[in-house]
Amino acid sequence: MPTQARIVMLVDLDYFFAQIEEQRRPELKGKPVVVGMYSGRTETSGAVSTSNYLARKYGVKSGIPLFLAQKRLEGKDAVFLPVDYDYYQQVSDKIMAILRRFADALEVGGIDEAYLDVTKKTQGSYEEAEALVCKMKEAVKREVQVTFSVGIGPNMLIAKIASDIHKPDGVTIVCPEQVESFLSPKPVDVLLGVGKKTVAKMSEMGIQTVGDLAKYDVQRLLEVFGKVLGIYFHNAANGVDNEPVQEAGEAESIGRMSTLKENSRNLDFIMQKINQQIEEIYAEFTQKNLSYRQVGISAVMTNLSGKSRSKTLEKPAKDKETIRKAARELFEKYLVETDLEIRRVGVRVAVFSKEERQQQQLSSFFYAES
Ligand code: DCP
Ligand code: CA
Ligand code: CA
Repeated sequence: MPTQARIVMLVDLDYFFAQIEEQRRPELKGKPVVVGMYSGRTETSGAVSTSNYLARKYGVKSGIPLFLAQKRLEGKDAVFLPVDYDYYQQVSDKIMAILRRFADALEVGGIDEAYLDVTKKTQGSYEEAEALVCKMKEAVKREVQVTFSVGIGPNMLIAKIASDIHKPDGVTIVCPEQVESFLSPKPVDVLLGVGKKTVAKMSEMGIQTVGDLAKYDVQRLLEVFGKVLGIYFHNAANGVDNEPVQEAGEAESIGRMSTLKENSRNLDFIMQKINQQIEEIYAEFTQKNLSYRQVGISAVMTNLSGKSRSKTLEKPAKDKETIRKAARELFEKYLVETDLEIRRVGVRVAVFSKEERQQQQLSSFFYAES
C-alpha cells in the first residue's frame, strides 16, 4: 500500500533532566549542572544521566562515571543533583499535552521526545511546518519555560536524525528532495538498530556510510542479517520508513509495569515477567467483562529512556493467549531496534470505551437480526 506524502516532526527536549533542574532552581544559572543516577554504593558511584551544555564543555556527558565528572569539574562551581524521575515525568506530560494541540497525531517516543504528524495541520507545506514550530516553541517557552530541538522530514526516521543537527533550541528541515544527500554521507550508526556489532560487521563488508548501505546488494543483506533486519536496513538507508505516528490508544487501558530482577535482553526472561503481568490484567478485565482490541508493551532501558509499542488487533479479543503472542512479537521486534538492556517492562491492553461497547453490542444485535 503506497503511503501518501507526510510531514513528520521529532521534538526532542534540550538537555532534559538538567534543563528541568535549572528551570526550578534559578540559582543554578550559569553553573555547570550534572544530573546523576547515584547507585548508592559509595558517595560518588553511579553514572551521569545528563548535564547542561556548560558541563559538556568540560567533557561531562551522559553515561560517564560520576567520579570522573567530578574530577573534570573540580573548581568549576558545578552542581550535582540526583535524578528526580517523577518530577521530570510530570513536566514531560505537561509538554506533551501542549504539543498535542499542534499535531494531527502525536506519539510519545520517550520521556523527552515525541513524534508529531503535521501533514494536515500544514497542508503538506514545509514552510508552514517551520512556522508551526515557531508557535510550538513559543507556547512551550511561555507555559513551561523549556526549550527543544526539532527535526522535520517525510517520516519518523528522517525527523529523528534531523533533530540532532541543530541543538539546543534548533530546527532542521530535510524535505524529500534532500533526503538522499542528507543521509548518504552519514555513518551507518545514525540508523536505529545499528550498534557496535553491526557497525563492525558492515565495515567488514565495505559499508561505512548510509550511502554505501543504500547501494549494497539487497539479496546479500538478507543473507547476512536475515529477512527482517536485511529489509529494514535497506529501506532505512534509502530514507524509507512507513511507520505511522501512532497515538497511544485513546481507549481506557489496563496495564502493569514492573522492574526485572536483573537488566536483560533475553526474550524468554522478559516474557516470564510479562506473563505474570498478563495474569493480573486478564483477571481485571474478565472481572469487568471487557474485551480489548489493542495490545501494547513498554520498556525502560538501563539509561532510563523509555519506549512503547502497540499492535491493533483485527477484531476484539477476550483471551490471554492473544495478549501473550502480541506482546512477545512486539518485544522481539523492539529488541532489534536497541542495543541497550531492559530494566523495566510492562504490558497493557486497550479496552473498549462504553460507547464503543454499546455500538459493538448494537451491531452484533443487527447482525443477528438480518
Ligand atoms: N538519559 C540518561 N542516561 C543516558 C541518556 C539519557 O539518564 N545515558 C536521560 C537524561 C536525559 C534524557 O534521558 O536528559 C534524554 O536524553 P537525550 O539523549 O535526549 O539527552 P538530553 O536531553 O539530556 O540532551 P540533548 O540536549 O543532547 O538532547
Ligand atoms: Ca533531549
Ligand atoms: Ca531524546
